[in-house]
Parts: sequence; structure tokens; C-alpha cells
Amino acid sequence: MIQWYPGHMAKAKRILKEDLKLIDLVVEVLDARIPSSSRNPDLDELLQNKERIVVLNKIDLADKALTLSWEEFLQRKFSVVKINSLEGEGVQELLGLIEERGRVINRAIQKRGRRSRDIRIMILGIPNVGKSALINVLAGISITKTGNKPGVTRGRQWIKVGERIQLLDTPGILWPKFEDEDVGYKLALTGAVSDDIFDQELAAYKLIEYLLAIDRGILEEGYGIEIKTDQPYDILPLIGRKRGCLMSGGKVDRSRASRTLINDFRKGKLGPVTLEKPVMEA
Ligand SMILES: Nc1nc2c(ncn2[C@@H]2O[C@H](COP(=O)(O)OP(=O)(O)OP(=O)(O)O)[C@@H](O)[C@H]2O)c(=O)[nH]1
Ligand SMILES: [Mg+2]
Repeated sequence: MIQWYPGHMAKAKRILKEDLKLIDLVVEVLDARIPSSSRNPDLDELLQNKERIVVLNKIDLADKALTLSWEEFLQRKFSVVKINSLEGEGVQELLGLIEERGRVINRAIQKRGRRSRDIRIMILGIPNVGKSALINVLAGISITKTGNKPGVTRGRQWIKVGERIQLLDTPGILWPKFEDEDVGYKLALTGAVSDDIFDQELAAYKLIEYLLAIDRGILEEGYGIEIKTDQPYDILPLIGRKRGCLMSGGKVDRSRASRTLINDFRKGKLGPVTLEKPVMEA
């Protein structure tokens, strides 16, 4: 996992800017459990008028109704596709949208008297949102690996997907932004930032707080416990006990309980959960 320091960010930005020169259309991947926190707000400035499709990935782990709200919200500005990259769900729809954009772009190219060509796309997103998984499904339906294409650039690898799409096969990694404490915790809980830069126990209390605010049934049913308090500190031991995170003497091991809870959440064992709602202004 990459740690982001100012020097890293500057370099990543520079590489991204170079890569973007080759690209007609960007596919921005978000984690459907945290569509707001997994966006990099600097991207708007970096992309400027570049065509963009937003993918809500990991929909299998996200709340269905909230995914629809997020889709509706994001659709005010972008084309949006809901995807499960592990199963390939939504990928045909994504390809359809890309091809449609490709036709529009090619009409403009032909108007300028030039020959139409394949549309060049790139996958972008913060760590762990599923960029590689998405590239893999797309590569799976590709007709040929085009390999090195000199002339296009610096030994970049392109994968031909379908009839008219070239995919740059290294994803652009964006740095996550977490000036806001809650954004930081959400990125930690979903695995977008490394486990060793945050306090697992504090993150577990935050997760309990978020889940209680959504529906206390998530924890009650998930662990077969009854919750009579709203204090995360008092709820963690109930979970730890159920999951066998005990120290000798029978006291709950809070550190192990925290890691277990966070892992259960990441794997979807608590059911589909989305940690944030779109704020719909009128
Ligand atoms: N449940 C579920 N898991 C997914 C999905 N897409 C990716 N994953 C998992 O999420 C984790 C991260 O996926 P990657 O494809 O490696 O993410 P990435 O964006 O390439 O991450 P970096 O290379 O670190 O920037 C892996 O464990 C994937 O198996 C999805 O749609 N559903
Ligand atoms: Mg990757």
C-alpha cells in the first residue's frame, strides 16, 4: 500500500497528466460503500473537460437503495455505471457507454477530416477501489492484447477491448484525501488507506457508531447480540465475545475484536452497507 506524501502526490499528478494526454475518456472508479469519500476532489481540475464515466464499484457490498440514490445524484454530472468487478456485473453496460462516447468523439474527428480511430480509455481511482479488478474483467473480454504500441507512447501497454476500445493497462492511482476525520476513517474501514496508519480500535468504534446510525439491526443480527447502549466502547466487547476474541482469563481482547469487526465489514459479512448518503441540494 502506498503512503502519500507531498512528493508522491506531485509525482503521481505529473505522471497522470502525461498519461491523460493519450486518453479520450476516463473511467473514474469509486467504492460504492463510500462514493463521496472515495472521490479525489482534485480530479475535476486535473481532468478539466476530459470525458468521464463514473463507476460505482463493489455494489455487491453496498446497500442497494443507497447505490440507486448515489447513481441518481452522480448522474446530474456524469454517466454512471454500477459494477461488481468480481462477477462482471454491469461491465457490458460500461462497454456500451464507452462505445457510445467513442462514436461521438469519432464524429468530431471525422468532421475535422481525419480518419476515425479506436477510443482510448484509462481507469482512475484511489487505492483499493477495484481498478485492477475492473481492468481484469475488461481484459477478459478483450479480443487481443495489443502489447507495446510504439508510436502511441513510451512503451505503454494497451489492451484492445471489444471492437473499438483501447485500454491503458496501468491504472491511474489517485491519492486519497482525508483532511476530514470521518473521511479518513471511512477510507481506513474500506481498506483504501493502509492498516498501519490508523488506530484499529478507534476505527472499530467509529464503525460501530456509523452502523448504529444506519440501523442497529446490522450489528444485532450480524452478531446475534442485543444492544442496549449507544456507546461503541461498550458494544465492542459484545462483538468480541461472540467472535471468540478473548484473552486468558476471559476478558475481551479489544484489539483483536476491532480487527475482526473491521474484517467482517470489509468482507460483507454484516450484509451490504453504504456508509454515506448523497447530500441532495434542491
Ligand atoms: N466484493 C467486491 N470486491 C471487489 C470488487 N472489485 C474489487 N474487489 C476487491 O477489492 C480489493 C481491491 O481490488 P483491486 O482491483 O486490487 O483495487 P485497485 O484499485 O487496483 O487497488 P490498488 O492497486 O491498490 O490501487 C481486492 O481484494 C478485490 O478482490 C467488487 O466489485 N466487489
Ligand atoms: Mg491495482
